[in-house]
Amino acid sequence: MVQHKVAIPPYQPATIEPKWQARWEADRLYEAPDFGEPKWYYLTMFPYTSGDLHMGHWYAMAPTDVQARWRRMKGYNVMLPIGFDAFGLPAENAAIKRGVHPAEWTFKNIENMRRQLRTMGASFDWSREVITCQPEYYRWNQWFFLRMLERDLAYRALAQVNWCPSCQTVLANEQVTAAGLCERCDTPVYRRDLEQWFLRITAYAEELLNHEGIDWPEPVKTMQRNWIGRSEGVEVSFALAGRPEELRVFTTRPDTIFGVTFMVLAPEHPLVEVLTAPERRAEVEAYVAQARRLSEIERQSAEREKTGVPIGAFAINRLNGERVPIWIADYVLATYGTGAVMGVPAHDERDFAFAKKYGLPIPVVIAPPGWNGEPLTEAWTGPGTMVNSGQFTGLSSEEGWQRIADFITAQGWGGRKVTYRMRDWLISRQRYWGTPIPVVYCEREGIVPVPDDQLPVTLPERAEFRPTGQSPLTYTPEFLHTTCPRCGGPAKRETDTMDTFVDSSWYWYRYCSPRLASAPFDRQAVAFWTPVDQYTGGAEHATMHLLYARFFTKVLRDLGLVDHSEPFLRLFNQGQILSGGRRMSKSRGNVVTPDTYVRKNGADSMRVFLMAIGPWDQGGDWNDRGTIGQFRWLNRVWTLVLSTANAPAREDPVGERELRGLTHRTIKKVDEDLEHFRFNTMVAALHEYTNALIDRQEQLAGTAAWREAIETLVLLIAPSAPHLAEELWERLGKPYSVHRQPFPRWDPELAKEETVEIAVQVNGKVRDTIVVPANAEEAVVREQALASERVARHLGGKQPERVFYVPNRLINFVVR
Ligand code: ANZ
Repeated sequence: MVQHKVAIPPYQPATIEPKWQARWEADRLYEAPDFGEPKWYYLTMFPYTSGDLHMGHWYAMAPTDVQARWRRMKGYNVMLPIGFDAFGLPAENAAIKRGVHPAEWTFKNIENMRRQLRTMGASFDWSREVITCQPEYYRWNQWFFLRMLERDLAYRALAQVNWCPSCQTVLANEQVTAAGLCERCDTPVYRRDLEQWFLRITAYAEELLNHEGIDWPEPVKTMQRNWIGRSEGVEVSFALAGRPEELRVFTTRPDTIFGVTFMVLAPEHPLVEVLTAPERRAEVEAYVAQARRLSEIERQSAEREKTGVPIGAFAINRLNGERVPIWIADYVLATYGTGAVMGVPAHDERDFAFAKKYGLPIPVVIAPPGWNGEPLTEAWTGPGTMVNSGQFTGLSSEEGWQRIADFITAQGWGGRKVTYRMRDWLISRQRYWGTPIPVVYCEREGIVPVPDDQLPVTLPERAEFRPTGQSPLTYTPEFLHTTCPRCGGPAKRETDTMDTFVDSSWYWYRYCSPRLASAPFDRQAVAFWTPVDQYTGGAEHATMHLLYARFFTKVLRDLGLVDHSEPFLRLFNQGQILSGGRRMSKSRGNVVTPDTYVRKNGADSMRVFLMAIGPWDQGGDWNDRGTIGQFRWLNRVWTLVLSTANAPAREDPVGERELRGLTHRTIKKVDEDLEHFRFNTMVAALHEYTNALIDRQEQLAGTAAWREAIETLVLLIAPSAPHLAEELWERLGKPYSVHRQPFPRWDPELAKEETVEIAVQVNGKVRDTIVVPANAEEAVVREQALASERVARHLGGKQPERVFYVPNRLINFVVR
């Protein structure tokens, strides 16, 4: 019986969405003041200024916004800032290819991305926008660099870089093909030593291993630990036959030292030059040149055939006096440990392969369980009993490890040592579009830091972009030539710029006081807002960005600028949106652009679709029908609310009681799901609730419980479909804005699961009664009934032959 027909305007997201976006912005609805507890700082990884917002951005940002909106409704002072990661190579490549200035390219892209971000309806606080390529931002990169320089946390050193002799440029590892060729011109790339700037992240290696007190996904923590790669071992020196120098090696297995049959140096090891015998020189030099062509990744590959050449020199193992040949091999890296290895072929897989190939002896010194003296067919890397090991023979390898370490220490040959795989952070880039490194080179004074009051060192507008291997800044004389801040004489500026990961290593502090000109950030505002309560973004940033960010935070702490050690208390990695089961990529032609869909069905249905697709950390497959499905659901909500809002008043005590239970259970479910990022099940609950209301509208529209139900529905969808909710809220005659309303609270009494009392019979006779959830499944009821002692007594230990279950009434067990 529909009492009341009203003409309902159609749901038109294309009209209502821009209208509310403009209103919220004019009213500064989402600007967060630097006071007012409880506060909550949401950070979503700021986008690179590629020019287009893709589905991945939406998937990362929209659910974060949903939770931010929910938390505001829960009474929190929420900050959700946004900005742009605006320096980097693509801008420069655009300059080379198309002749546009990197700045022009970047700001045009920012403009488009701002527009796109606004269409998302996210509650970003735009007053805090940060753009990293602006001098007022990057001057603080320079300032931090100078502070690190003062503390020996920044330094300049020779480093090996990938060098393409044809393009005359340094290449990133990613620009070198698997075959060791330049990806642009197919010329063999070789490695070359260049003076580069480093940040001493290894000084914090131990602290970075510890993730205590932060709630981060386990895989990210594991990746960081593996990246840092802590190894406990011993550094020990070998004597050299007929020479005064020593050869130091790092080993994690001092217990195997009696099994050393050769030594291996990295081809770049400084002793190679000194020790190589004249008759070996030609072959050794050829091998060194060839090794330089390979990347470290190739050199470490387990599958690659081990190669090497002897250099015609010998080392003496001080523990047993044995003389062993010294080789060079590219599987030993110059930059790890001491760049030299003691070869123990019986107990190390790589050494085993190497010894087999070159016919070197393979004596066993750790007996595997049950070993009876036969030669090994592969390396035994496990523990065992020490044999052929002088005074240590007979010990377990674990005990031998410690005893030999003690012995080496006592003899003064070396000692225990912790080594990390992580290297210092090379930040020099021979590029234009980045932060100039603020030092000058003076003929008299050497390296001179630019004084603070001369910051920022700004990028010159003019630069020539040609691939010469030098930074384009080298060719801008008005930038290059300067005077020494110390002696006033002529000096040259550093022309390399900083890795753009420096920009993203502290941007969340800048959001706290983005316009401050006198310091990187306002200490009080930072003390109020940080650490970030919730960070969201892709798991691909597990090592670089997230390690650098933690490193910077610890440095800022040691500078006395912040009072915490960890930047991000919680981290959530969203999954990936695929298209046809594969990553979206331009080359595959399967990229789905959000703009088209927003125009068609609105941002609200896109937001809801992305949440409904699956658990947020697992991502899912894009499909057109899915968005239409969500659009239809929002249409049903629209029609339901507007067609029943003004139904004539009436009462229905029984129906209303049941409806209120449903409403409050839904509030509870949605509230809890939102808190735990369970967006997909939240959307499912809202669908279910909508359907239940549609089923009951004829019966209950016009009752007080109905009014409560539709207002609740609008409030519950407000975080997810913010535009639709605002429009409905207004049309319900409620005061602006729905986003300033408290989130509905559920009454625990009403939200209780409905229960019924049912009879439990054995062979048709009632033996007990139990209380079970209404409409419970048979299995649930059966289990509960069988747990009753009285029922058990009457079953007499027998399995029921048959079970009859009448929902909400009785369950009957038949036994013989
Ligand atoms: C002798 C030995 C015997 C080793 C044995 C292992 C097993 P992690 O655990 O990764 O720290 N090594 C040392 N420096 C190296 C370098 N620059 N390039 C390549 N390999 C190097 O690995 C430490 C082990 O890797 C060291 O312990 C050394 O080999 C090798 F039965 O020393 B070991």
